[in-house]
Amino acid sequence: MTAGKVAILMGSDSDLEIMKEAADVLNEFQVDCDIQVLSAHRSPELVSEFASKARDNGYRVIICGAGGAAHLAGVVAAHTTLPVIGVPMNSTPLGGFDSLLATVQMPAGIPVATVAVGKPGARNAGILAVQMLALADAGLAKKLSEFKSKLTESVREKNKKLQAQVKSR
Ligand code: RP5
Repeated sequence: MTAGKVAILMGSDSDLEIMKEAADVLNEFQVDCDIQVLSAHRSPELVSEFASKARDNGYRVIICGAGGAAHLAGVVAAHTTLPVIGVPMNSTPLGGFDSLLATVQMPAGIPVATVAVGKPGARNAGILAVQMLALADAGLAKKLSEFKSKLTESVREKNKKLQAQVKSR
């Protein structure tokens, strides 16, 4: 496991299916993480307490997923100098457009690195957290290079299959 750990917070347990993607990536890279339900609206004191103490408690990056009036990432960012990554949920009546705007439209001074809506965003949040930790961890940086090479290889394979199908027509 790496030195810094990552917190994954979500506004409700109904966000778990999506936010699990972030945890899966961190586990793949053997980065220490924990996952918790904390709501900016329903448990504001718990959020401010967690965020204020996060650095002292060994966290290095905080990933926040929330839907609708998705203020969790912004409120966490207001209480910490750690990097905060926001994942807008798509499980809302407005299909996540509401979550996206609520997460991304932060006022100057309090950044939230907002990723794509839903599962791809949650996966990218995990990868981005690994990239942040890899700034000070050569082993992790090497794993990221290997990860990128595998992505390239998977595209080569897909293209090879496609060309074979096209030729056999
Ligand atoms: C947000 O409200 C949560 O992040 C969740 O995406 C959404 C709905 O929450 P539940 O009503 O399912 O608890 O705060």
